Amino acid sequence: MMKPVALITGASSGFGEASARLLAPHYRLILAARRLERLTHLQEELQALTEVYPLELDVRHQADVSKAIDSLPDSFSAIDLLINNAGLALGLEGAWECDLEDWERMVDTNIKGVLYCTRAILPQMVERNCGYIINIGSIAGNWPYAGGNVYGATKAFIEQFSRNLRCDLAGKRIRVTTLKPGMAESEFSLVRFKGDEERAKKVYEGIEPLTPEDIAATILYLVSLPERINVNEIEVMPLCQSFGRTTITPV
Ligand code: NDP
Ligand code: 8X3
Repeated sequence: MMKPVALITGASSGFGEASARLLAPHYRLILAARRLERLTHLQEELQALTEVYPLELDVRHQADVSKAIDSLPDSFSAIDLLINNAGLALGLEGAWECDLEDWERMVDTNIKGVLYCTRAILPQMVERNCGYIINIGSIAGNWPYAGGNVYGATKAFIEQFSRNLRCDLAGKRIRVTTLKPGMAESEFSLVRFKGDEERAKKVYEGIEPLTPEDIAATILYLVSLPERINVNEIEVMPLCQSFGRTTITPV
C-alpha cells in the first residue's frame, strides 16, 4: 500500500525540517518553504526512506498557494496530513515603537499563510472524508509577555481558528490539533532578531530549551494515535520554563 502524503510548511528549518526526518518512514512528503535549495538537500537526504516533493512556496501569497496545491503531481495530490508550521516572530519592542511592517509580516505569514494553505487543502480532505491538520501555535498564544504583542496574538488566532475548524468539521473524519511549543532552539530567534547571531544565542544561554526534534517527536506521537482520538490542543515546554506571576509596576 502507498504511504499517505504529508505537506509540511516551513520545512527548510527547525520544527518543519525535524518533522520531515521523523515522518519520512511513514509518509510521502511535500516539503514547502521559500528556500528551495534547503528543501532539495533534505530531499536528497531522505530519498532512501520516502518520496519527497520539494515545493518552493511563500505562504503569504494566496494565488501561489492555490496554484501550487492545484499543480501537485498526481501521486502527491491527495494530502492526508497538513502541518501548518511556517511562521515567525519579528522584534521584541514595545507596541508603540515597533515596526508596523514586522506586524504585517507576522500577520501575513502566521495567520494568512495558515488560512491560505488550509483553505486550499481542506476541500479534498472533506471530499475524501479523511485527513489531519496540525497547526503550530505557541505558548505565546496563551501566555502574554512584553514584546510578544502581535506575535502572541497571531498564535492565539491559530488556537481559536483550530477550534472553530473542529466545529465546522463535526461528523467528518478530519482531525485538527493546535500544537503549542514553548521555547525551542531553532532559527526562530535569529529571525526574530533579524540575523543578530549573538543576541539570538543569548536567548538559550545557560538553559536547556526544547529542540526541533522534541517537537517532531510530539507530532509523530499525535499522528500515531488511533483515528478516533482528536487531541484539540497540546502545550509543550522545556522543563526549565514555567509561568511567571502577573507583574505590578508603579505607574
Ligand atoms: P525556524 O525559523 O527555524 O523555521 C521557520 C520555518 O518557516 C522556515 O522553514 C521558514 O522557511 C518558514 N517560513 C517562514 N516564512 C515563510 C513564508 N512566508 N513562506 C513559507 N515558509 C516560511 O523556526 P521554528 O522551526 O522554531 O518555527 C516553526 C513554527 O513554530 C513557527 O510557526 C513558530 O512561530 C513556531 N514556534 C516556535 C517556537 C520556538 O521557540 N522556536 C515556539 C513556539 C512556536 P523559509 O525561510 O525557507 O521560507
Ligand atoms: C515561541 C515561544 O515564548 O519565544 O513561540 O514566544 S516564545
